[in-house]
Amino acid sequence: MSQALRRLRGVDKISESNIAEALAEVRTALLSADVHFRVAREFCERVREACLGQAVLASVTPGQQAVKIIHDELVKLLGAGTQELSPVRPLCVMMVGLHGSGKTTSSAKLAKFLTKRGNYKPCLVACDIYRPAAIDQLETLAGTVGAKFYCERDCKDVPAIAERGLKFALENFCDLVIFDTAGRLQIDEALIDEIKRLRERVAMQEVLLVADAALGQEAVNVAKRFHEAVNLTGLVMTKLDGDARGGAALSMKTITGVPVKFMGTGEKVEDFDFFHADRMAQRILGMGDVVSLVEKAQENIDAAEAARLAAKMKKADFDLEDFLAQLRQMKKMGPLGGIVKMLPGMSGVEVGEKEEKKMVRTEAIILSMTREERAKPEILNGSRRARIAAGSGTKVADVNALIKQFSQMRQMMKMLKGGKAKNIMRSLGAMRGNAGGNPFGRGRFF
Ligand SMILES: Nc1nc2c(ncn2[C@@H]2O[C@H](COP(=O)(O)OP(=O)(O)OP(=O)(O)O)[C@@H](O)[C@H]2O)c(=O)[nH]1
Ligand SMILES: [Mg+2]
Repeated sequence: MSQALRRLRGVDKISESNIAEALAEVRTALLSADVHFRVAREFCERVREACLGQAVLASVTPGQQAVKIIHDELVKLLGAGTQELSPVRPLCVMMVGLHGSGKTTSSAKLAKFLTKRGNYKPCLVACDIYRPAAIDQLETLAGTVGAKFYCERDCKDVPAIAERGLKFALENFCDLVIFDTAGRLQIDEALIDEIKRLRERVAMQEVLLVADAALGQEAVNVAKRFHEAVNLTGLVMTKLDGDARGGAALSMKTITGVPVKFMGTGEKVEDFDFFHADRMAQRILGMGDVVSLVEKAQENIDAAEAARLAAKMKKADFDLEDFLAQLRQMKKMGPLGGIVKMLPGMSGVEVGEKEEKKMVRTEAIILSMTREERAKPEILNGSRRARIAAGSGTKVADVNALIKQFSQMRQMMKMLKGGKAKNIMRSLGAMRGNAGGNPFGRGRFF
């Protein structure tokens, strides 16, 4: 994606020719996120139409604007259709899907989730009769989430079990009945036939296809087959806590038109939520939300002040006072972690409390200096440093470290001015105190 957008840098109007290459890259990005090739192609076509002829806004680059358009198109596609379940009570929900996709876990999660939100009284019905362990698993989960439970351990007639399960639920005043069905490694006719008969026998308001986010290119066939057979009303994407980029969500949604209603985000019964199209879009794109970063930055940073600091940096007479101003501007933008996450390629970088604390400490140290000291750090002798440490509640070693880092930074600016690239690289390494990797990891200023 970053590469795609680099191509759009410097153009002032998005046109047929300059978008073609960028879109080819977008397509590659989608494919590598496991989006089905046909879906990726259709999606790019939509984006092309949305982009063409749009004049580039003055405040953002064409690349950033394109990201926003792509992002918005994705959200539109993923979020289309209602997430709401049928309001009918009693509400019957059938869970279907491939083997191991998370049907049983999601049945319990859904019971818990809806009970909390909709004040339902849930009952779980075991319709996976092929492994005794499957029944035990659902029974345990029902206990965990406080749902009624129905099973028949020696009956092999699934539709009949479901029908009696519904009767049991109603007799127990339950108004949410979730039927957990069996999965298969591949979709086979017997499985499809069984859930078809089940659906005919018990009137289901909701039929949810549970799909692992890591499902790759075959997601399209799986969704199509299940939808043709049992007329799905929603999708549940599971294991979104894993590494998968989740292109399956886009593929399935596009092919069937069935809305994604829920997402599973962990192994615990409370790791379940309504589907968030915007979060999913960002995940599929694999980059932070550049545009909202731009917006946030524009809201909070005083452009004139930033220009003044940049000019000082160039002239290499940047002092600790300026450094303090810069720190404060960063603080205004909100928690550091949130900002760093929005930068492309930095979504995996953790900036936690530790780094935030360091930033506060750095600020305290500078605030404990006199104006003269801030302008001329070289006058900071031993007794001045001890006074500053005491004043800021830090140790002399912290003050020393800050001053050392600062003078290295200044050194680097001087070299920048002189254009000695090699020396600059060396100083950069020294200043960061770590060779490559996470630039925030062991940085000393924050
Ligand atoms: N990390 C993570 N694990 C999940 C999630 N949902 C389900 N799992 C795990 O995936 C495995 C399979 O889940 P099940 O609920 O048993 O899947 P199933 O579709 O009922 O499987 P079969 O009944 O064998 O077809 C279990 O180890 C679950 O804990 C999720 O959202 N995140
Ligand atoms: Mg199961």
